[in-house]
Amino acid sequence: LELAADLQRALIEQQFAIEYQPVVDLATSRVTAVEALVRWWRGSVFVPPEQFLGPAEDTGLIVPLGEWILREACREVAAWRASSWDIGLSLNLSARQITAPRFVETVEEALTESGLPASALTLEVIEEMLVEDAEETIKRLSELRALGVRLAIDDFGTGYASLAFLRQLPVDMIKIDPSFVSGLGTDDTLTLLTRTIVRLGHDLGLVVVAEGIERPEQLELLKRMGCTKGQGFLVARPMAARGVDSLMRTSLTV
Ligand code: G
Ligand code: G
Ligand code: MN
Ligand code: NA
Repeated sequence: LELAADLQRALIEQQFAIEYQPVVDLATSRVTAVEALVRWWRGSVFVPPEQFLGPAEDTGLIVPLGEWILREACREVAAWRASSWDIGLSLNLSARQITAPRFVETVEEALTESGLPASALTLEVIEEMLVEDAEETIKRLSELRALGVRLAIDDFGTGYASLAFLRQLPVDMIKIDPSFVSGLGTDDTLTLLTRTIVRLGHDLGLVVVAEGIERPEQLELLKRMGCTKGQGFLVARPMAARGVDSLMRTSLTV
């Protein structure tokens, strides 16, 4: 596989970068966290994550890549916290990473090295991860949660077992998939489903984050539904570390 060889080289030559998308309190636009999103610049060509994450997973390269993202993002977020206010960090995980040897220890090391408190780190997983090696995955995520790390279900509502997932794994947060948010105000069913997910999440004592907010109307409806947190191009796009640097220097809000 040509891409696999390129990925290996990209890791050695440090062609990967991390962008951060602010997560905000919807009522105030105050930034409460950032979600780390991996980027690959292959020379001057941008390769979308959708194109390389699958191959990285298949070849196992996601393990060293994910570890680099984990350590780098913990370090950067700890520095932002030290110079301004206490934001959290959200990280996307792939199944292969979680079941890799020493995953729990690696997360603990990244926290210790960076000084980031466990409670400031949220690990995002998707429902599909409970299909293969589910027992080991649940065991490890539960160990991390016992250390104080938070867990989130990403793309909530799109899997085939959203509610079963909530029973199998103690989570702290659900992130409503953009496919629901996209229909807010224009599609009655999607609007109703979004309201139902917000209520369900809050009734279960979970933090609910709406993703993919692109239009002011969506933002207004989410606020009226009592959804407290959000993410999306309307609020803030993913940005390079220096963008977060200046954001953290100048204001609490986006
Ligand atoms: O940022 P963007 O929309 O391009 O991300 C596309 C997909 O890649 C999303 O599903 C996101 O969760 C995933 N992704 C982004 N960064 C990471 C990462 O660091 N690790 C893993 N496993 N997935 C990521
Ligand atoms: O699957 P996950 O939720 O991790 O995917 C995050 C991806 O969603 C990132 O690649 C990010 O660039 C993208 N994203 C964030 N906000 C928006 C938005 O408002 N609209 C669209 N289309 N994509 C978004
Ligand atoms: Mn995510
Ligand atoms: Na999502």
